[in-house]
Amino acid sequence: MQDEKLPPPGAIISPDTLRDNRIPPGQSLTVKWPVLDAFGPPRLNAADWKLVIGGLVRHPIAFTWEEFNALPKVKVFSDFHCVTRWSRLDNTWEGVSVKELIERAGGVKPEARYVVAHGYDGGWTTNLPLDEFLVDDALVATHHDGEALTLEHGAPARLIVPRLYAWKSAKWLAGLEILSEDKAGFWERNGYHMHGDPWTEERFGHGW
Ligand SMILES: Nc1nc2c(c(=O)[nH]1)N[C@H]1C(S)=C(S)[C@@H](COP(=O)(O)O)O[C@H]1N2
Ligand SMILES: [Mo]
Repeated sequence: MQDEKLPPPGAIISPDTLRDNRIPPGQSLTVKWPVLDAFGPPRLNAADWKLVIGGLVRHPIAFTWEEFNALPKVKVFSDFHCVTRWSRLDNTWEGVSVKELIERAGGVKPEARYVVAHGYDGGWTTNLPLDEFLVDDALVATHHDGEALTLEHGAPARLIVPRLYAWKSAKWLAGLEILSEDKAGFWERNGYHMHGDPWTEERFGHGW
């Protein structure tokens, strides 16, 4: 029996945390939080940081660190599944919901279907369907389990999309680009799945 943590009051509950079996096929539980990335952390300073919401939104917008932090915050309680086969349960993330950010950009245009998330680490990218991105439990997080994110885990702000494998949750987030056609990101160009549902083990292959 694992020692389950309870969601904090007021948190948005990720639907997968309500399953009887919370560990997807082929995954094992970890209580530690491993660090995984392709190139390591970028050098960033708060004065240069910005978050761009662009592509197929009505009013493309860029937030400075100060502007981003003035936005309303949410907490999300969710599980985190890495394609290298570890799953970390009961994470509380705090930050700005993706829906809020897209609303500030005037909403998506009718032809919008996909998203590419851009990292500050050398143009690292990942792609995902808009339907799984624009949901209540997806956010741009600055805190994890009550503490500011460390640099290795994506500080100052990272994307968290609980319904897909963790590689879709871009660390050191620089921008969100809304598109009408799917466009493979860094790992996707290297054979990882365009969608990445952990429950059906969409690890590799493009699904087309
Ligand atoms: N910008 C960026 N985001 C990234 C990565 C990366 O290399 N660069 N790696 C991804 C992968 S493969 C995983 S499993 C998770 C790991 O997050 P963690 O290091 O906080 O556990 O971040 C994802 N986000
Ligand atoms: Mo990963």
